[in-house]
Amino acid sequence: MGSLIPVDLQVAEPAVAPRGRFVVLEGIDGCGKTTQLEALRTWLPSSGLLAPGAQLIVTREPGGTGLGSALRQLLLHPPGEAAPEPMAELLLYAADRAQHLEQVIRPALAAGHWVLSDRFSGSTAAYQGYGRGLDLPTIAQLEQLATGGLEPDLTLWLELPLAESLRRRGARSADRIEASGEAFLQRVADGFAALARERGWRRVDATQLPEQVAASCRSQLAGLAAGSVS
Ligand code: T5A
Repeated sequence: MGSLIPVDLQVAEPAVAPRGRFVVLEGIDGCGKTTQLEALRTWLPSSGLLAPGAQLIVTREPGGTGLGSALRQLLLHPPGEAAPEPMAELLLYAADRAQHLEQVIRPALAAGHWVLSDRFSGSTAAYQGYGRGLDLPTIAQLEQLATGGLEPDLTLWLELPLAESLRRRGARSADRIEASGEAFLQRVADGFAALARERGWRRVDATQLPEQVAASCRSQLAGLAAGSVS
């Protein structure tokens, strides 16, 4: 039986842009995220993976918004006596994320764009949870508040031994988090390994040459676009 609604009253569905893709790079300091983000920034727009008209938004945490830039400065390079205590640090990262979600990530995904972020909520679990020893269930509740439950479509975990990351960072001056000591950073590294197992992150061997790491990242993204990454 045909439609009972006269043809001239049938309302066409509004054209809704397909939701974009949200991809996150995680890992310990100096694991090569920035290097790979720059490679993907060049490759992705001409890869054929983005839908026609979709753009690539490259962003980061902390610091993906105006407020986030100010928070990043306070978190990583606080002046004088302004260094936050662990709970305040956790809340500042959550504030950065809430702002980032509202101003950058959600609008971009709703418009069908791809978002590529240097770090997201996995970093909070790794650094403030495993590293600082704050309560993981509390962190999960805060994550829910800050993100409204939005999760990345794909998280690439660039796995690198701590000793190699320290070697690569060399004489570069450490920010406040990096200066928290090797035992702290090892707990963070172990935390990333645990989170990758729990959350189904895709592991990328970051000890390889930069071009090999880039090829691994590209193949994971191709899998995401083809629907083979859930
Ligand atoms: N944080 C963040 C929290 O504590 N909680 C949170 O919730 C969040 C979101 C953010 C800090 O905040 C903390 C974590 C961080 O400590 P950041 O800007 O993300 O700061 O800091 P880093 O991760 O430390 O960023 P870096 O720029 O230092 O490291 P990258 O981006 O991982 O590494 P990259 O690409 O700069 O490479 C480092 C060096 O290695 C070389 C590069 O040329 C460079 O010299 N390199 C390689 N060398 C050999 N082989 C390869 N494959 C290489 N790839 C890169």
